[in-house]
Amino acid sequence: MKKLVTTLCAMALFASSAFAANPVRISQVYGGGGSSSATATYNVDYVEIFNASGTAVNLSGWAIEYGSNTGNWGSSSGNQFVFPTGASIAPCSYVLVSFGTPSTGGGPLPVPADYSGTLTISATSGKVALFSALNANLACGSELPGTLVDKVSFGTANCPEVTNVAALTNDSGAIRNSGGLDDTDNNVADFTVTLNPVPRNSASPANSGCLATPNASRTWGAIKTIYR
Ligand SMILES: [Ca+2]
Ligand SMILES: [Ca+2]
Repeated sequence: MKKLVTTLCAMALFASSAFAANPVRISQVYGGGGSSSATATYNVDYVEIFNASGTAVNLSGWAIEYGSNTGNWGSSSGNQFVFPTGASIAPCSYVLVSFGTPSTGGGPLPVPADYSGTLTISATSGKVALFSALNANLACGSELPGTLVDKVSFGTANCPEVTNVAALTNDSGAIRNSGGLDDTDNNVADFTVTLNPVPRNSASPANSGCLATPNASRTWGAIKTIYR
């Protein structure tokens, strides 16, 4: 038994020291909320995140931030969302954060959001980042060291992971492929612009492909967040 435990510890250490895409990542972005247009799918904006690892991750103090085409991350408090103390994301599962008050265009989200905030995400062109700590009004490239977990730029926004996702519309969102599993750190390769996207929340079924082969790799930023 002792040998087995030692082996498992060694395996976990090896897996966690590999430098690769963070297992927690943005899995959907929808910005068509906040509109009076009848073509909007939903009446609020949302960001869905996914945990591709086999262990729960503590999200306390993590942040989702919006930036306009050439704007800073979280240029105002309204474009910063910080997860409350105790927030977490289950293995191979999702968390849904909605933004804004329901507008006249579009319908309600099909599942309740786990959290709500005030980001105002453009329906067509902008960028969203997930940080392990608040980056208040910082330019792309000037993020606090080790805090950038994932980011996606769509339309003509600057600062993508390699290449932007195409422009979105009132009735489409940027959806990470394979239910959130694909993360090569190239936005255009990892996301598909999808009509009438369907968000998932913490109560949605876990990703079956992830349950079969969870991604155990973590960046040092994530390790520090987990053990601090
Ligand atoms: Ca919007
Ligand atoms: Ca990424």
